[in-house]
Amino acid sequence: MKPATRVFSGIQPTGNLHLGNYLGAIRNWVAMQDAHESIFCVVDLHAITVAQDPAVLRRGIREMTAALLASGLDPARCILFPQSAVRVHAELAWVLMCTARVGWLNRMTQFKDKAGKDREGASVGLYTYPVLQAADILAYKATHVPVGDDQKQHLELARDIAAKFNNDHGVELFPLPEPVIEGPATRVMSLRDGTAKMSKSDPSDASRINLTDDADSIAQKIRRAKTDPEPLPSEIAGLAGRPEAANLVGLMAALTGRSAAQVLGDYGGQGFGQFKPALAEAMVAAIAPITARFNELRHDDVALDAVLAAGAERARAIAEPVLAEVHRAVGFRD
Ligand code: AQP
Repeated sequence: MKPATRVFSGIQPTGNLHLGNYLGAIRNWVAMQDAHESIFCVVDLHAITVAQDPAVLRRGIREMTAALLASGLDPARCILFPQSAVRVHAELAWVLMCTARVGWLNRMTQFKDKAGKDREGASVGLYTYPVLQAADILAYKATHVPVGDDQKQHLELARDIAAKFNNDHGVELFPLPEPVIEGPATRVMSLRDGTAKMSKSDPSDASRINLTDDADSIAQKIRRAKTDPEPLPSEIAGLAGRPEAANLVGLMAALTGRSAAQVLGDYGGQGFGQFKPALAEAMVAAIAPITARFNELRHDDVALDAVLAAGAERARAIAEPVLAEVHRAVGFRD
């Protein structure tokens, strides 16, 4: 029987998949693909909201596809495709831009963070990024969207857009998508700064663990990860005001399937000199099989392109009738 829920989520093909993407989102995608009809998208339209080298982007789309397959997405159990191959995303985004309000977009913190001081020089696409994200989700009438904590505000906007569209046009066309922000690592922080999120675009490679990093570089990055001089506390309350320590404990918990309290039960009172090698070992154990599969898949362009083309065809079959409904609702056709 077809499940009544439909999952949609996406990831930009810009740079390597990192531990934040994996623990915050991708691991949940893999877990959801059996219980739900699942649609996952390599969001190349979103990638060009900032400057991209075309050859690097082309490679990035294939490499991200390989990384997702290596992480456990299975094209027999989910739909995996590149956003630009399904024109509905861009077309629906236009309609939804006429639904979304300027005031709503002005409140989006990711735009403020990414545009930085040069807001006037940012692309219009970077500003309207969350509307395209809403179109991605609503084109499939997705009910659940598994994402990291940083996407919470964009998901609320997608719900507001869906509700206003339905209300403006007197239809029940779009379900209100539920964010699924779950697990012990919904916000993985930089290894260099416990107050900034781990990110592909951080210029310092030492700030993140890439899923392509080998055991030596993982051990080195963890050894050099910023910490404080105190030993680990025995209770969660002792992590207050210690963002780097809290991040490393959270990573250990997520990687070993324990709670942070259990991790502190095991390591409380120990210094980072003892904790860090154990953390690096847990990281290598989780990442090494993914890296090995990724290295097998990454150069087989023919196979990767075939997965994406087949996924795009299945995605179009769902999204095109939804766009037709939207066209009827706004009055483009009978
Ligand atoms: N640090 C993180 N902790 C938990 N989840 C995270 N995600 C990203 N960073 C973390 C989640 O990964 C999914 C895909 O991310 P994306 O590439 O579409 O979005 P992003 O926020 O642009 O990712 P990055 O790494 O931060 O890239 P840049 O640096 O280019 O902005 C999303 O579900 C996201 O929540």
